[in-house]
Amino acid sequence: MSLEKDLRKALARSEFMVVYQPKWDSYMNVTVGLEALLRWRHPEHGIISPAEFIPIAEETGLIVPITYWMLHDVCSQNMLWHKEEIANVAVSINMSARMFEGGGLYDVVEEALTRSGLEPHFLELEITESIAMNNMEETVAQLSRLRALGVRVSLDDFGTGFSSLGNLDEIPVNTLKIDQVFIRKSKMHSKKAIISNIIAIATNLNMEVVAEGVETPEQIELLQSLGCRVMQGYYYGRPMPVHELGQWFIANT
Ligand code: G
Ligand code: G
Ligand code: MN
Ligand code: NA
Repeated sequence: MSLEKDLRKALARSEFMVVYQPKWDSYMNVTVGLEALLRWRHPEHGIISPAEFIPIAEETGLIVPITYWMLHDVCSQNMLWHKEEIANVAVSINMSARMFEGGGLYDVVEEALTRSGLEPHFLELEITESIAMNNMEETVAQLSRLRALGVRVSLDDFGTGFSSLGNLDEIPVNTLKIDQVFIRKSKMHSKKAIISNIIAIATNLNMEVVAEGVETPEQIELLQSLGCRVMQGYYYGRPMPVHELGQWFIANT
């Protein structure tokens, strides 16, 4: 309960920070993207995991102003990396279902891009299957406008959302992100079969694919043998604060 009270003040008190996890092209051995993840530096409790506070932020609706702040912060930061020739990659931001209620998202995205000067294709929105499926018409309409602007869209945690595959071709998506549960259990024949088929679906629908939660060389070898080249996970890099990324890019581009 007090977390909720503190969460209401956290934006004004600048207690949020963004960390970034690399997406890695395992053939070229270069960073091809970053996922922005939120961290809350609570004045008394220290760093609080998003797993703890995102649900509260979603229930209270605070996720909307927080994500708007994040859109501006991430676009400016990415523009800075571009200008200083530190990195030239797209950064993705996770979208809660709430972001598609009320229809304000497009204008904020456009404003964040205009103010920062970042080209739209260097911003990506990560949505889950359940977001895309419930209220599909409205969500697809908003995503189509954003895509027309040039912004990229990925389907996060793919394979866990019980989406009807029959609709997948109607959602304007650039990339499927294979959920980490499949990678974690990829020694199992059945999980391997699912991964292989997700890759086939992505390929046949002209989508890119990213494997999440990659932690071991064995997983990398398997994913490569199935034709997946872009990977994200602790093996390559943990989510890092901005001050660590400068060094990281020097070593990893
Ligand atoms: O970063 P970490 O793995 O601890 O994140 C835990 C969960 O919180 C993940 O499901 C992640 O998608 C979610 N999360 C992290 N940052 C954000 C954010 O900025 N917005 C939303 N909606 N979810 C986030
Ligand atoms: O739901 P979403 O996919 O956005 O959440 C990403 C979450 O997964 C983040 O909290 C991030 O810290 C976590 N994560 C990223 N790579 C790995 C990994 O290799 N192993 C595990 N266990 N978690 C990871
Ligand atoms: Mn994500
Ligand atoms: Na995910």
